[in-house]
Amino acid sequence: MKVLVLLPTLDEEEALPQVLAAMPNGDLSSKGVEIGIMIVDGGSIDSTLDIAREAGCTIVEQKTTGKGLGLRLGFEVFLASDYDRLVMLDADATYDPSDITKMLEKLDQGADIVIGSRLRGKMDPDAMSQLNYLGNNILTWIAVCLYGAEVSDICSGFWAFEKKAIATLDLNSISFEIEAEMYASAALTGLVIGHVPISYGIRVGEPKLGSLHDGTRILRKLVTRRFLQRVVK
Ligand SMILES: Nc1nc2c(ncn2[C@@H]2O[C@H](COP(=O)(O)OP(=O)(O)OP(=O)(O)O)[C@@H](O)[C@H]2O)c(=O)[nH]1
Ligand SMILES: [Mg+2]
Repeated sequence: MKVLVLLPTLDEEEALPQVLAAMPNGDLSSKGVEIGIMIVDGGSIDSTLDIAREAGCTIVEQKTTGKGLGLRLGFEVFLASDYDRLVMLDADATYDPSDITKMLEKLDQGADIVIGSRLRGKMDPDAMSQLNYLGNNILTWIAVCLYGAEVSDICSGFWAFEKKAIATLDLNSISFEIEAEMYASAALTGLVIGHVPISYGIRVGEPKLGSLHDGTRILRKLVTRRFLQRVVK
């Protein structure tokens, strides 16, 4: 089993070394899983790319900044590769790479897509601002009302996928609304979505997300995908 770990990066020189160091290589290889790490970079001007290169990661560079553009580019590269599954997690050291093992176990149990849930998991009390905590809960509640498919953390940045699930997703997000669109597209096409409680810690380095601006984009994406049922920019 070959698993590609996709890390979206934009100026993550402070966090990336600890994310790479925490990859559960030994645990996974004892289970017959071989991992490769791919950085999709949105135009870092710090030493993110040097760190990734030295660690032997595959590097994909975006032409235009935007997490959604970056993940979609990473998905295309994955689909053209010989990897069987993809795991994506933010490169800001908020997620614990050792949770990859239980995300993959959920795929083994039959899920097409697994969403790591911070809101049902173990969250450091200072990891999420009150505004973001409220926003994440409200957006998740709206998502369930609109699509009906179970979800407990719509804005999670830690997901795992079978290859056929990535091939099925129909996405056009530019920015931080991409995770909401991944959920919406999976729910509309009836993919089996699994959920795993995960750890969430304090971010290392500067956040790129603007709570109100990006929260509004996420809400707009949830509503347009539900009622137009096609991709709208
Ligand atoms: N490839 C790529 N990655 C990006 C881009 N913008 C942000 N990222 C990465 O996406 C991940 C999430 O970004 P964050 O700024 O942590 O946003 P967030 O986790 O939603 O919000 P916080 O809770 O404030 O940390 C990080 O690993 C960023 O480096 C981009 O334009 N392209
Ligand atoms: Mg973050």
